[in-house]
Amino acid sequence: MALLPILTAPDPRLKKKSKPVETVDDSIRQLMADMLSTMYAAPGIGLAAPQVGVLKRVIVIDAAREGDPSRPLKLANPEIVWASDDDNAYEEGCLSVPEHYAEVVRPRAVKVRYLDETGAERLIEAEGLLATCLQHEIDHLDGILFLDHLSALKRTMILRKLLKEKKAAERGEGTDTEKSADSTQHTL
Ligand code: K1U
Ligand code: ZN
Repeated sequence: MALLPILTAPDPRLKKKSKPVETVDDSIRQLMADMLSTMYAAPGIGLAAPQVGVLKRVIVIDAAREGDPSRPLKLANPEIVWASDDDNAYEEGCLSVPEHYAEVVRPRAVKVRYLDETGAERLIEAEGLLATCLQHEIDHLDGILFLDHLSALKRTMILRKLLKEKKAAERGEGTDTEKSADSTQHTL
């Protein structure tokens, strides 16, 4: 089990389109296992391969409610084959956009076709948080961040802040955000 470093925005690799998995082999199974460990350690409820610098169409998710048994999902080449007409708004976060949260509107329910870790084709029907998470992670495979669903103004504000924090970290400095005790979580 390896914990993989998670890329943060703005990083050009997060804006690239990932390539389909040709065969679900041991290297893909190892990637899925390492991504799950990384996701649980973060902690998060989903993770897409480009977030760990691997431009392959692989995602992992565990959107089980607190107190329920864990339900790890490992998906290669996930594809939305149906989406509901009605929408759901959810306050989303992203491990690649740390400490920023914003409401995103997406279809309430989806059906997703994918290959499981044995390479078998499967279909998952999801609604609520799992549907939101599937759509968020599949967006990552197409170089789309939840920020891209927000207004240009909100997106620019968050990206500027992240860039400022990155540059300060590179210089070994703290940022205004780190120095302020009450501003570790930003909701737009
Ligand atoms: O893709 C990612 O960066 C992971 C992201 C998934 C996600 C969250 C919310 C809505 C849609 C997709 C996260 O896991 S952010 C962290 C998070 O939501 C969380 C962390 C700890 C406990 C519960 C949730
Ligand atoms: Zn994300």
